[in-house]
Order: sequence, then C-alpha cells, then structure tokens
Amino acid sequence: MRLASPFVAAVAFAGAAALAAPAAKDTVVMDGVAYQPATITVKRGATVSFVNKDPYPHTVTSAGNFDSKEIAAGKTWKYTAKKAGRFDYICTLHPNMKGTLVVE
Ligand SMILES: [Cu+2]
Repeated sequence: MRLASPFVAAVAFAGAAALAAPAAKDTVVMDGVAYQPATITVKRGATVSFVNKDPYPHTVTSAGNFDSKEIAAGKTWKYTAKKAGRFDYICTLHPNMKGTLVVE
C-alpha cells in the first residue's frame, strides 16, 4: 500500500490540474507591473487572454504585430494568435514591462 499512495496522489493532482486548466490556459496575467508568465507558448489559432490585475492600465504591444491599446484595470484583452513566430511585446505605458508570445 505504501507504493500505491504516491500514484493515487499523482492521479488526484492531475485531476485537479485538469479542472483548473480552462481558466489558466493561454493566459497572461499583468500583476505588479509584470507579465506572468513572461514567456508564453501557444498553438497557432489559440486565443490568448491578457488579464490586467493591476489597479492601472497596461498595454500588450508588439510593434507591427499586435497592439491591445490600453487595457483598463481589471479588464481582459483577448488576442487570437493566427501567425506563427516569436513576438516580443511591451507595455507602452511601462516600457520596462516585457513579454514574449511564442506561437507554434
Ligand atoms: Cu503597463
């Protein structure tokens, strides 16, 4: 039985992760003037949600590729990644905020 319990625990954990996945999948949170995660990798065609949890606006701007414009506090901007590639982006209001979107 001692050997079985880690397996059971792993299955329980995987189940919990699967339940939590829809909310967290393909999501970047803006919190503390930072993108979390700083680099996100998604499949081509995926819709990426950028959730602003800070009390002031941010942008998600990749010059020539995409630009959210200002995302107000508490709001979410969604971007459908139709083009494959690696896209570095910044917040135009806080240029030291940097993130990377990798579309496979
Ligand atoms: Cu910002």
